[in-house]
Amino acid sequence: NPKEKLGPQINYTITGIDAGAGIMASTQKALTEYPLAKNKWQLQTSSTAAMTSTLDKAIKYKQPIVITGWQPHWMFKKYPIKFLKDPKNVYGKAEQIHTITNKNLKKKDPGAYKLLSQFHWTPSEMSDVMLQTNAGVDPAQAAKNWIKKNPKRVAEWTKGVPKGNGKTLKMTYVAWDSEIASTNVISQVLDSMGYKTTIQAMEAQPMWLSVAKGSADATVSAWLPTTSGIYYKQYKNQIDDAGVNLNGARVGLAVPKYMKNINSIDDLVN
Ligand code: PBE
Repeated sequence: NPKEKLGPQINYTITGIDAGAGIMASTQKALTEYPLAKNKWQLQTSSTAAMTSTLDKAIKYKQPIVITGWQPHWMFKKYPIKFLKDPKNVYGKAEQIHTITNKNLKKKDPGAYKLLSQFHWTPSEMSDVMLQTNAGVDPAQAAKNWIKKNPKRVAEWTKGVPKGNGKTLKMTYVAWDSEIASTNVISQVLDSMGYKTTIQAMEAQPMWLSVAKGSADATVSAWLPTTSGIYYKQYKNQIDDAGVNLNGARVGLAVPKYMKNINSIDDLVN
């Protein structure tokens, strides 16, 4: 029975990403709730790059693997993988990615705030940019290419927005592929309107802190309600939620589709 053998085959290890990611906190919770930890399971911290390279090898040799997975991300396009059912709803249902600004931005720079609050696109549009960067295109260039191909979308975001006239705007993000894509795209759209945008990558916690404190003006990297929920709760009085920039994100544990008997997190324990 392949189900019984899974744990020992992969050393009871879930291959994770960077420690600050919300998906890691949710997985720690899953370890307790299912209960995986009691059954020897552990979560390995690494990075997105290390995780996807371990996944790449496992798929190549058709070996079992359990990863922390999320969408939108090119891993779901490149590899035959599936989310595990989450009957205890630890990872939440669909997530949205929100645009979060410092409390003062609305007053300080209503034009930039308006543009940021009008920023909205689809998982498939975001994936267009991610697939380019995954293929080796520089993120700024990938964003440029996408903007050039999607003038109608960009016109929606800039509608009614006054010219920036050189006003500066500091954006911060976490270097996840999805946020590298969105941040490069929106900062270039802002620049095309005459703003001078800087983008700075940080870990999740300092990113939220810098937007709350005002050392950064905005981020488009807030996965809510579950994944970044703890940061949102912590800083909600110092920030504005400028709205959802992407619907239909999802977070959970994932395995290759050839692991036919493993369809739910419960199947890891039974
Ligand atoms: N992620 C991708 C992040 C948000 C974006 C799911 C890896 C996380 O905090 O888990």
